[in-house]
Amino acid sequence: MKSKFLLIASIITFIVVACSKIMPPEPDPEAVLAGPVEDLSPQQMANHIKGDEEFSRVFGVSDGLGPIFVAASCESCHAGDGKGHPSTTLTRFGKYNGPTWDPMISEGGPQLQHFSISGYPAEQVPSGIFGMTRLVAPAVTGLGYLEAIEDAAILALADAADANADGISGVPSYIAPPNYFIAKYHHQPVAGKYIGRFGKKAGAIDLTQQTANAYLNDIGITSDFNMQDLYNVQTGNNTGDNVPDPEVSASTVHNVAFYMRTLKLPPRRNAKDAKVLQGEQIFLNIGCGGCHTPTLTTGNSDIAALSNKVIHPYTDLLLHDMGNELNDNYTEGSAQPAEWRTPPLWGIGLTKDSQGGQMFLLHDGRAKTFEEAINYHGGESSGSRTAFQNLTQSEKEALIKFLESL
Ligand code: HEC
Ligand code: HEC
Ligand SMILES: [Ca+2]
Ligand SMILES: [Ca+2]
Ligand SMILES: [Ca+2]
Repeated sequence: MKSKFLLIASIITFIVVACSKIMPPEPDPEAVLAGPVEDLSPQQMANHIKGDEEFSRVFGVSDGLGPIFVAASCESCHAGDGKGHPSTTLTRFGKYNGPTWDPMISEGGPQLQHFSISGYPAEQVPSGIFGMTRLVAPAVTGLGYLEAIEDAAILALADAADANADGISGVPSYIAPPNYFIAKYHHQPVAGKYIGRFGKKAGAIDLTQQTANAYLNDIGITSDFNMQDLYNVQTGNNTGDNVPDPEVSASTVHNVAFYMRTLKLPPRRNAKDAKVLQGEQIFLNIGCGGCHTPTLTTGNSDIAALSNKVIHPYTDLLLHDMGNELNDNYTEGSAQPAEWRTPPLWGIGLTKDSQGGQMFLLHDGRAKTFEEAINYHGGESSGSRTAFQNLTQSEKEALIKFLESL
């Protein structure tokens, strides 16, 4: 992250110009999200740095921004690689055609691009939708480890028929791969589809797909992966931005995906405090770990630093029915409208820092506190919600201290 160097530079300046003033508190390196995983080779580090620069690049009209778009850079939603603010959400909509979900492509769906370059009409939510959701940008650290988990390890956690009768029946999301998709040895396709891992409904199989789609759908930037610009089909405008396609090269997409892949794990804080340890035990006792899986191991990765590592992501990467409480009547892939992929909880304690001093939790940022977030847990998670509500005040505090330490 450039900000780290800026911070160091500004601290040095501060010491030079103001050494007689009171020193600012040391920036806590343990609380910084951005930064590469350890043990990258020099070549890998160079790719990471190139990807970092592209991630913060702000696109202008002459670079191919739009013609319709949501934001002008990756970083404007994924600030500091942490969770984004509700002022930069993605809006998606769709409807049913009989039993079949229709992403309303011919009406500009599934994603709303509500900004446009000058003289060009932006999109509006069309009439006739069944449901709509607003998604807050998730943190992007540690994702390479999630990508390196073997399909078998995810499938081992699935329990579609709830055979163990704990009320929890996670299912994998299955996604048709894009034509450029390259399967890894550990993928286990079913009828030509692969397990989705990224996005709130696990709609993307890997970080290359997620990155290529973000360029097109979020910024209006074509690449070798998606050569056709987005036009406003709602108004029938099909003149583009007059910038030749592709607007970024395949190597740019690969470097940014590599940057996503090699961001370090969110650091833990106060993990050994007595209250935190008590909260960790309560988290497991009341069934939170039934979806927020504490420990997984990665498989072999072509990035040695990610291979065969024991990680603590607090997710099973499976879809769960979260009940009416969290049902926006909107969906993707094989997910049902009330189904969401368990979000990782690593780094969740650092949410305030990247969301401007106030937390906005859950897919649309509706919950301002951990307690509120837990109280929205319905469907398969109602059992653990009830168990949470029955805790004593001091036990609830311990659980929340544990979440804050992640
Ligand atoms: C307008 C805001 C916005 C912009 C711009 C944006 N993102 Fe995102 N990003 C999101 C949201 C919201 C999600 C969740 C999307 C979903 O559920 O499908 C997301 C999801 C992701 C994920 C998956 C994370 C996970 O835990 O599953 C990655 C990786 C990602 N974005 C990378 C990028 C990259 C790379 C760019 C730039 C090319 C980018 N994003 C631009 C808002 C944004
Ligand atoms: C049945 C699976 C399941 C169980 C059990 C479960 N969760 Fe969740 N949790 C989820 C899903 C899925 C989401 C995402 C929902 C959304 O975004 O609308 C979530 C979201 C969260 C969030 C917000 C994350 C974010 O990024 O905004 C927190 C915090 C959380 N859970 C904590 C807990 C705690 C604490 C417990 C135990 C009391 C628990 N969860 C039990 C599946 C589960
Ligand atoms: Ca463009
Ligand atoms: Ca659209
Ligand atoms: Ca173009």
